[in-house]
Amino acid sequence: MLIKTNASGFDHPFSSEITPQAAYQGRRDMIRLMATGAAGAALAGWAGREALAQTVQKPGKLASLPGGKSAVSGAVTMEKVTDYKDVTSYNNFYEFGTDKADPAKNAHTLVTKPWSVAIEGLVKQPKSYTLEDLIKLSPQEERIYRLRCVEGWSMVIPWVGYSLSELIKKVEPLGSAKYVEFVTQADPRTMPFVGSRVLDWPYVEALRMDEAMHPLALLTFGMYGEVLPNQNGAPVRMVLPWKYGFKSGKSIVRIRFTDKEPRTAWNKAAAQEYGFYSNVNPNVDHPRWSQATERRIGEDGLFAKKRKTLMFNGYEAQVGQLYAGMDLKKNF
Ligand SMILES: Nc1nc2c(c(=O)[nH]1)N[C@H]1C(S)=C(S)[C@@H](COP(=O)(O)O)O[C@H]1N2
Ligand SMILES: [Mo]
Repeated sequence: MLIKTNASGFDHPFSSEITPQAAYQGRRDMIRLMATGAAGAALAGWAGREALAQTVQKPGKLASLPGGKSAVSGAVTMEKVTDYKDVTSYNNFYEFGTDKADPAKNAHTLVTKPWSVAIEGLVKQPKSYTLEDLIKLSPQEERIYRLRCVEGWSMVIPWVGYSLSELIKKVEPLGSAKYVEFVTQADPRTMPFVGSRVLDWPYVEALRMDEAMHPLALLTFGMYGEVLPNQNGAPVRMVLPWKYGFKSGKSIVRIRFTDKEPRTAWNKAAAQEYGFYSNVNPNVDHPRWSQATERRIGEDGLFAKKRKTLMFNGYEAQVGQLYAGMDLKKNF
């Protein structure tokens, strides 16, 4: 199935072979494996299936375009998808201003065509991919993931992309590669706040290699069945549903493999507040506020109750293993 993208002139290949039944079967297999003690070996596969449990089965045509509501249905997640209007008008994208309304107002100046992403550093196959080649590298899926900002709000979004691990496997990291760094474009001509002193540009984020290889780490080209709007990080961004929103770098132009833990933009700006891991954790407060609850965007009526923030944003079953034995208060 293809997602038509009128604005940018290319098609997203889209696959949705995974049925909720398959995910259900996977869960049953896991229970059986646990009983026989073979669970460890199956864990990687299990994580993949769990990720896909949140894959949406598309009944027919995809959403029609800008501002329109998504035609997404049959989602496995029980949560209501946040309205497109909210997801595209309440953003953090400091290259376009620090107010939540700024990116929607200012990001029209971002030039997303042509676009390429350079794969660099400790890999056997360094290469600059055009956006079109990057999109074709692996079939895309639509996955509904929560995104929770460190500031205490969250959204539920149907993202379109594929696991970053597909790209990583293609470029063959060397044994010495321990981290992956994501670098955002920093063009002061098209990004009006690049050059301001809020952050040290370019915006940089990074993951440990095993985090980057986790099937939940999504390289994302679209949402709601459309190409990403500029304010949401067009034309390619990361989505890391178990980490605070700022780990999901937008408008990526470089992916670099390194042997040392990279300094990230927010860690450089305030190391006591933003650690390298930045996993969503209701038990470890930000130094200036609690992380125990969150406000779902679109639910801010008079009687809207705050939601309890979940460990790893609700993805503990899938990613908890990555942090076994680590002190999450120290490694925040
Ligand atoms: N390049 C870049 N990426 C970024 C940011 C940014 O300012 N610049 N903000 C981050 C933060 S703090 C959050 S919460 C998410 C917001 O994504 P959204 O606007 O699509 O909801 O993007 C992240 N990625
Ligand atoms: Mo954020």
